Parts: sequence; C-alpha cells; structure tokens
Amino acid sequence: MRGVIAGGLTALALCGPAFAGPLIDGNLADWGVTVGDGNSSNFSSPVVADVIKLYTTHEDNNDQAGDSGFLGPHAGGQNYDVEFMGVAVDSARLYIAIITGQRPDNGLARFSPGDIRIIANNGSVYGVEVGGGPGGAAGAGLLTEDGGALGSTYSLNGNGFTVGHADSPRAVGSIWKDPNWLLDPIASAAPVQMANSGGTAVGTADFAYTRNADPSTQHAVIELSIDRGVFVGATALDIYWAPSCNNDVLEVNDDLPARVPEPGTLGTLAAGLLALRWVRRRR
Ligand SMILES: [Ca+2]
Ligand SMILES: [Ca+2]
Ligand SMILES: [Ca+2]
Ligand SMILES: [Ca+2]
Repeated sequence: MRGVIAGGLTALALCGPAFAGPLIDGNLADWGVTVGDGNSSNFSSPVVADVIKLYTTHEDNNDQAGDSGFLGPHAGGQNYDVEFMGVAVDSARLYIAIITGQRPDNGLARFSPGDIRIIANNGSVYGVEVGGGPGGAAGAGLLTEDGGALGSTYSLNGNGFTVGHADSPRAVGSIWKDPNWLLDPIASAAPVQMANSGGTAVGTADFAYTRNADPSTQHAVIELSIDRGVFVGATALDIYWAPSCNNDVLEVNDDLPARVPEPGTLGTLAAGLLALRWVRRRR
C-alpha cells in the first residue's frame, strides 16, 4: 500500500511547468516580427503563441540615418537605434525581445549596449546584465553571446562616444535586485548601465544576444526569459533598454497577470489526488 502512495507522489514531483513561450535563440520569428535591411523590417503585428499577455512597442524610422539622424524617441542614427521591444508573460516566465541597430561592427566608439532596467511596483529596481564585449571594426564577424559570459562596463565621453570597455563582475544574463547604476554622459543623465557595485544577485536569465538576425546586417537582437519568481511581490513592471549613451530608448509597461499553475500541472495534481483517494478507499 505504501508503494502505491509513493507512486502517486513521484508523479507529482516529476511534473514541472511547461515552458511554451518563445525559444531563446536570438531569432524573433517566434515573436511574429521580421528583421530586414534598408527599412524592410516589419514590427506591425507581433504575436507570440501560448502566452497570457504580450506588450510591444516600436520606433524604427530609418535604417540608413547617420549619427545625427532622428530615430525616435531620441536622435543618433541607425548605429544607436532602438527599434522594437516586446514583453510576453506566461504563468511561469517573463520574456523580453529587443531589436536595435547597435551592433559590434559599429566599432567600440558606437557600440556600448546598456543593461536592461526593470522598475517593479514592489519598490525594487532590477538590472539584467547585457554584456556585449568591446565590439569590433566595421565588417567584423557576428557576435552571438549566451548567458554566463563576462559582462561589460563601458566608459563614455561627454559626446556619448564610447572610449573604454572593461569586464564587469556581473555575468551576462545575471539578474540583480537594487544594484547601483551609471548615468549616461549626455544631458538626460539616465541610469543606463549597472555599476560594478551594489545589489543582490537574484537569478540568471535564459539569454541570447546576436547580430545574426538573418538575413539582416543592420540589426542586433537581444532575447531573454526570466523566472517570474524573481519579481516576488511585484504586480507591474516598467522595462527599459537603451544604449549606454542613451541616444535612444524604448520602454514597455507591463502589469503582471496572477501566476497560476499550468493546466498540465493541474491535471497531474488531480491524478495524484485521485490516486491517494483510491488508496484511502482500498483501506
Ligand atoms: Ca526566438
Ligand atoms: Ca532603424
Ligand atoms: Ca528608435
Ligand atoms: Ca553592464
């Protein structure tokens, strides 16, 4: 009899949540968007299967604009353009997708991605380390960076050009609660990069950062997912990403639907309870 009970409990323990959201691979076809050169991207009708909520925003005016071009909401040309941000939520995870013209082959002066900043309504501010490395010369090869690599901290001059890169003690994809922030060097002085000090490590995102947004050579993609347990106590998040010069920025405001067990978990839970009832009846 004890063996039958153990069998029921084992079935319960083996049942984890089913992650059915987008695959974290740097390819955003699973967000229903297309990325292409020369203003051929299409961000107009994003859709993600199997999520409870999807929030998106995009500002992408001109893939050819030079450094002084206006791209919305800020200025700075395609090399700094933040083009699309999507946030999707299922019962277990938060998914973030970002498309930008800031690529490693811009060269170091124009390549210094900021970190993702998430302001929660529980009073905490979270940071996700984006990394990026030192960039490369024009025409340099593709960068594909998964979570776990060394993060990056950039120094910039007063004109917003990057003048230095250093490894960050925060690993790529690591999530920090209430870290200290570095401000952009231009007039807006917004918090754009995590400083090397402060905060508590609260988890690691499933993370991909790639310039291999096939067939594009003018865009880079950041795609990640985070266990919603990281944001315990929060019911809404404001999510920001900008280059560390803050030449451009996009923001999504997300109210988090209540976390509920996956239907699959409920089914197995019911089966486990039925098994226990059957055991009790046999007694
Ligand atoms: Ca994907
Ligand atoms: Ca663009
Ligand atoms: Ca933009
Ligand atoms: Ca950083």
